[in-house]
Amino acid sequence: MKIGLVGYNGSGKSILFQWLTGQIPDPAMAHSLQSATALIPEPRFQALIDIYAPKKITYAGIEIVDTPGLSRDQHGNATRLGQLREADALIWVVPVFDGSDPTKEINAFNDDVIIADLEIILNRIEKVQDQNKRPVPKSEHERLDFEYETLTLLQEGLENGKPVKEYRLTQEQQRLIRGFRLLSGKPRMLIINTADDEIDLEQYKKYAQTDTPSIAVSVRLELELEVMSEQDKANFLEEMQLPSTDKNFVIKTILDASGQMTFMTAGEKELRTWLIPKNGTALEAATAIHTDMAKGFIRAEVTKADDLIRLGSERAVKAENLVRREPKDYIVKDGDIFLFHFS
Ligand SMILES: Nc1nc2c(ncn2[C@@H]2O[C@H](COP(=O)(O)OP(=O)(O)OP(=O)(O)O)[C@@H](O)[C@H]2O)c(=O)[nH]1
Ligand SMILES: [Mg+2]
Repeated sequence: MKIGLVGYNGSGKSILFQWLTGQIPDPAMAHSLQSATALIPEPRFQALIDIYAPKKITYAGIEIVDTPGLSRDQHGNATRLGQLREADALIWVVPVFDGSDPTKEINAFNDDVIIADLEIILNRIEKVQDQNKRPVPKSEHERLDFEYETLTLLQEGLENGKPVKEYRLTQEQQRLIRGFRLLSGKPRMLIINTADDEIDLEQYKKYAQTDTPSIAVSVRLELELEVMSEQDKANFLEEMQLPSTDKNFVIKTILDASGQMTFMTAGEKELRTWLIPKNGTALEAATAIHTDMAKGFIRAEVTKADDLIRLGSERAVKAENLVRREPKDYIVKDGDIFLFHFS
């Protein structure tokens, strides 16, 4: 799971990268991509540690990728954005600490993304047309016609400012365009980077859209707060009458926006979280751990972390018949602890 940070020069991508991952990006590498992991918080672990006293605790993480800033004159942006084709989701960093107008920033970004995607689509249309002129079998002509139709549909939409993710494409069309890794088809969220002395973060809520969550945060302030003790931090915020944004909430929102979730495994050896796609199945969960577990899947035993925490031990949970046996197609829920039986 790779999440790309994108935005214009100086919007605060690198400082956000540092806040989320704890790694300082290397300034010598500012012209290329740099990645590090943001660990996904699991607040239930605190209570589970008391139950299992595990030797090891492992958190699933998301890979955050810092990227070189885009240019405000759009020059070269398609190429810069092209580096992010492999990303699973994009976080658009919108600066307001420098007085920028968020609406303008968001519109300019949409344009840049659409230009980058159009470039790919137009190149491909040209290739498809060339191939279709050649003497190829009838079935190949039909395939090329279908691709041409799909591509021109997207071209028309993009030229009218419609991102690829707003299309209702058939499965066949989706399969066809998957390989292009179009940027306007990727899940997206906004981080609105406010001034250090911003009192009112609520005013930025209006920039969120149905499928584009948005969080306002002064990233620089949060980084400074991190080195303080909890008490000093509370005193400082109180004195300055400033709001603070919870990093764990930001990471959870990124995870959710990117279409992923976590599940747990628990024992005395290790307490651990794992990543799977949202609404993933027990079989996908088994695959996340080991392909052998998926291949030889017999059944999953699922315990709700909240039941375990409330009752205090595995034995008590079993005595109440709260450990359920689930088949391959069981849909994983938040807070599930899995134990797999496999041959
Ligand atoms: N006031 C204020 N300044 C910030 C904030 N975030 C970043 N800055 C400043 O903006 C400048 C750029 O921040 P970076 O994180 O390097 O921005 P970037 O998006 O990585 O920049 P490029 O990599 O050059 O595109 C730095 O001088 C930061 O101190 C913020 O929340 N508030
Ligand atoms: Mg940077």
